[in-house]
Amino acid sequence: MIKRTTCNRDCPDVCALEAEIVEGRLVSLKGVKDDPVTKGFLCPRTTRFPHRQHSPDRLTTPLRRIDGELQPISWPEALDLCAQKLKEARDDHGPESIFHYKSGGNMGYLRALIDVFFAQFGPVTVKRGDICSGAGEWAQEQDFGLCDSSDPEDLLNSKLIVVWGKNIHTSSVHLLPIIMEAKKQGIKIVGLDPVPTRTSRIADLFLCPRPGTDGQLALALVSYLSSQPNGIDPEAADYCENLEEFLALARSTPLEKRVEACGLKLSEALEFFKLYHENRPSSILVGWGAPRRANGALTVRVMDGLAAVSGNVGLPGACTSFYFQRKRHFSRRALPAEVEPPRTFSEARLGPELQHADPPVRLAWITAGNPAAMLPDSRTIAEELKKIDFTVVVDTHHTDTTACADLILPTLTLVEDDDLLGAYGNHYLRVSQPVMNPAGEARHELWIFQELAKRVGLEGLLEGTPREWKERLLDPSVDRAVLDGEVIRQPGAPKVVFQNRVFPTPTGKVRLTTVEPPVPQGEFHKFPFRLMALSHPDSQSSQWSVEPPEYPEAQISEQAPEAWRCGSLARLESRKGGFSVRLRRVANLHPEVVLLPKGGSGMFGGWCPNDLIDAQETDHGGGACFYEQPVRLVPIE
Ligand SMILES: Nc1nc2c(c(=O)[nH]1)N[C@H]1C(S)=C(S)[C@@H](COP(=O)(O)OP(=O)(O)OC[C@H]3O[C@@H](n4cnc5c(=O)[nH]c(N)nc54)[C@H](O)[C@@H]3O)O[C@H]1N2
Ligand SMILES: Nc1nc2c(c(=O)[nH]1)N[C@H]1C(S)=C(S)[C@@H](COP(=O)(O)OP(=O)(O)OC[C@H]3O[C@@H](n4cnc5c(=O)[nH]c(N)nc54)[C@H](O)[C@@H]3O)O[C@H]1N2
Ligand code: SF4
Ligand SMILES: [Mo]
Repeated sequence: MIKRTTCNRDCPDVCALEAEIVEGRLVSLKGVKDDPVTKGFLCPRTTRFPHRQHSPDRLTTPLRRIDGELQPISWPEALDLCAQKLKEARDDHGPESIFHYKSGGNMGYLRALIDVFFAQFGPVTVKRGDICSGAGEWAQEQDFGLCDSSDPEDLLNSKLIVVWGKNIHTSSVHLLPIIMEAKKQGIKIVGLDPVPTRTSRIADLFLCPRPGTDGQLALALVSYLSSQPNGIDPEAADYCENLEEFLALARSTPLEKRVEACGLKLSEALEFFKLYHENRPSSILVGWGAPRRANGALTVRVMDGLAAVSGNVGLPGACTSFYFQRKRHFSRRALPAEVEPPRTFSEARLGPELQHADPPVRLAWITAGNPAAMLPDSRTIAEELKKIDFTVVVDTHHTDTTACADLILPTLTLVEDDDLLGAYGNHYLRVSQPVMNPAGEARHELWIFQELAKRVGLEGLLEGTPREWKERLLDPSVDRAVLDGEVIRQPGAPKVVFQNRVFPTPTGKVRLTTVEPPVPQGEFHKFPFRLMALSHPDSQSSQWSVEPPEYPEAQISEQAPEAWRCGSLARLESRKGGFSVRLRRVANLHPEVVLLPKGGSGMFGGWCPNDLIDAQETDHGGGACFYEQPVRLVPIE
């Protein structure tokens, strides 16, 4: 039997899925052919999802840890226990002693109802910032007043597309058909990445700047443009604040010195600058790499500034795209008013925040995330979660975080789920609907919180079926056909963002920055490399669709010592610890970088990049500095 639903994973695309079910088993997942985004193909990680759906790690019943051992318990027992522990923590220690952490394991809007529960029950402690997109979103909100994009198809109106630290082939695969069409039409593609991603093979020009120096490159380009006829848009002053200050900032350091800081040859940088100058309109695809750094938000601000002063904003084919407003049509009209939490913990610094929490956390509730593997300083988080009186984790599978739980509650996978979804890589809205029965006793989280609400004196708070909640949470302006499975473009979403150069800032103009992103300094003495653990085609963060490798592949530059041969083992170490990796030498990788897959498991697999990474926030926006941990490699004979 073939049934359709929508992928709810943390991914820009939000694909339309065709699931083949045979005798109650998921046999295959394919992309719907006649879908405007999916176009008949899926990424490898979801194509291989049937393996994960039926894996032995699947959670099928509530599990309670008693004397260190997990034991199945019934739902009524589990829910009674949760209700009792929640009330005890709140009444004896105050609502701030409860911490609810939610990540993006399921991107459905109905997950907002879990926040509503905790806000009404407490309000309780929640996270602040966003380790994923926080820095980039903050930057674009400062510059443009809103972080949003033109339709991806508008890239075909560009003459040049700059893929600035974005791994399209791995992380945003449904942008590829558009990029390939652009190439066919003769639109120039420039890639800028310290890692030779597959984009390097399709780019007309691919440069490998030193990690974290993109701000220097952008400012050097502004400085170059300011010396060229019409390099700076003659009307820029009409739609930009701080134009002169921004241009002065760009010129405050000689262009050659900036290019040198990027580790690039002047000739190659000038080739890029010339292409950028001569091909307008142009778009920049701002990836997630450059912003996840100590200078990340300021770096995105100068990229935005570059686009603005050169006239590449607010026109067809001229977009600086980082993110899409996926929640534009999410309505709070059926929800109680939002309440301020009594306390917040920085997501990027969750480990130290838990360690030093005053008052301490008595009960932690983890929704759709694996912080004991995916947040920086993950080992500290795991240790702290284990110390907390009562930790509840709701997930579909065993993870490093469920390994820290006192109680594990099983919930639905993407083929069992029922929700409403918006995308952060396009402007479409969709629903997911179950194509299979839940495995074992796995339950929708709406049901879990409805049952809890009854037990803690919040009867009626979340009453309604998933379908009713989808209807309530969807803005009235949206065609209701979406609820029956049609893909609907968000009404009013911009085909061309900030068209006519009107920006939702206080003055209506782009707010150019006047602050220079610092050049990253190195602790090169003992730890000569920077660890970059990036998205891998076969995994969604820590969720692998194939068995993860025993030893992760650590890619190093061909300039590394010759004795470090391909296939040999080495120990990868930061000042926090280390694990074994298998080396692979790669051409054109920046010599400062050790490249690993993100994900991994410190507890089950023996390797987890975040065990080596310090908890550090980006300059603004509460992002995490994932990609600049100093590390070294010690070959194992
Ligand atoms: N297969 C797969 N796809 C995924 C995910 C996954 O886990 N697996 N994760 C999803 C998630 S959570 C997200 S947020 C999105 C985003 O996905 P991510 O994979 O997080 O981000 P990308 O922008 O695609 O990739 C980051 C790129 O930035 C580059 N980079 C790093 N530092 C720098 C720098 O200083 N300068 C420059 N110029 N480049 C740099 C990296 O080499 C890499 O090519 O994709 C999603 N897609
Ligand atoms: N070193 C390094 N670390 C990184 C990154 C990096 O590039 N490098 N990327 C960062 C980024 S961009 C992100 S977004 C984070 C991702 O971090 P997480 O969101 O913690 O990533 P996942 O490992 O995908 O964990 C999601 C969990 O949700 C579960 N899940 C799936 N569906 C549901 C559901 O409906 N309900 C519930 N309760 N659970 C569900 C999944 O089984 C999985 O265990 O990782 C960050 N960590
Ligand atoms: S993870 Fe992304 S690309 Fe893969 S099927 Fe889901 S939405 Fe599509
Ligand atoms: Mo992310």
